[in-house]
Amino acid sequence: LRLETWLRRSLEKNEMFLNYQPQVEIDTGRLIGVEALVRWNHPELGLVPPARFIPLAEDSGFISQLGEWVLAQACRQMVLWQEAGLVVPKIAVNLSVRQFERGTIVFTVGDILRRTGLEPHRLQLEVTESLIMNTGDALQYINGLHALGVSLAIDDFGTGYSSLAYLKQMPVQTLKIDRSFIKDIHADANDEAIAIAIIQLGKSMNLAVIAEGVETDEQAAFLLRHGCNQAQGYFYSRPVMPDDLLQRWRP
Ligand code: G
Ligand code: G
Ligand code: MN
Ligand code: NA
Repeated sequence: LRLETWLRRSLEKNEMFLNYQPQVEIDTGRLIGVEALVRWNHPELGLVPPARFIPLAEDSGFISQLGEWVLAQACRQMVLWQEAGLVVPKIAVNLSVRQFERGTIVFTVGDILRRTGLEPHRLQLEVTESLIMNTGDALQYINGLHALGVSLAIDDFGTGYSSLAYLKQMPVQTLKIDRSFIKDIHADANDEAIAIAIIQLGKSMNLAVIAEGVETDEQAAFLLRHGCNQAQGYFYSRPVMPDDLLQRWRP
């Protein structure tokens, strides 16, 4: 069978699951949120990386269904953690550009929030610069999502191209510095300059800035020194199963 055929059946066969990567306040080590990351456990191929199946899901249109499942599962998990004694302040969920194309994204997100009972302000949606720039009605949808009370983050910030004038109009709360800029932050003067510029941009536009792909103590210290107090990356934790998160962070 073709991978795409398998993919279409993955949800009914319960092969999809979510991992959650902690987002941490650097100076206190406090848990400030998690990012939900989808995983596909294929019966024959084993774990298929999202880099392989997300593009396929996007091309085949399956991403709408998958994206809805991810959103609902992520919101349900927040309620489950809370019932188990861990209040995770917020959950970030990745949205693909294709999920905006049917024009129903605002309704879908609102419906999932109602069904799961998660407070809207605890859901953050991650969009990319290209989604914002290439979707005709992006501003309308983003305003609609904002009106629901969810927050928005720009993922992989700095790798796409976004007009800063456009950014100014968007009700966005968070910039995520792409991990490619963090990787060699000590060795590469350009990466260092870019990271500092994004932190400054965030400050002057009153946006939160979180660094992705933080793998070392030195990277975290650098960020803190330059005014970025939020990070996500292997230095803190890999993406983990819900129970692992509970074990580590429940008070
Ligand atoms: O762990 P990592 O390999 O999870 O993720 C690789 C890529 O897959 C990242 O760019 C991430 O944004 C994307 N991704 C992970 N989960 C989802 C999801 O639920 N929806 C979408 N659209 N992309 C996702
Ligand atoms: O594009 P997005 O930011 O959504 O993708 C998140 C991806 O980054 C996931 O594949 C996740 O597993 C990966 N990731 C998270 N933390 C680290 C890290 O510290 N180092 C590296 N190399 N990858 C990371
Ligand atoms: Mn992301
Ligand atoms: Na990213």
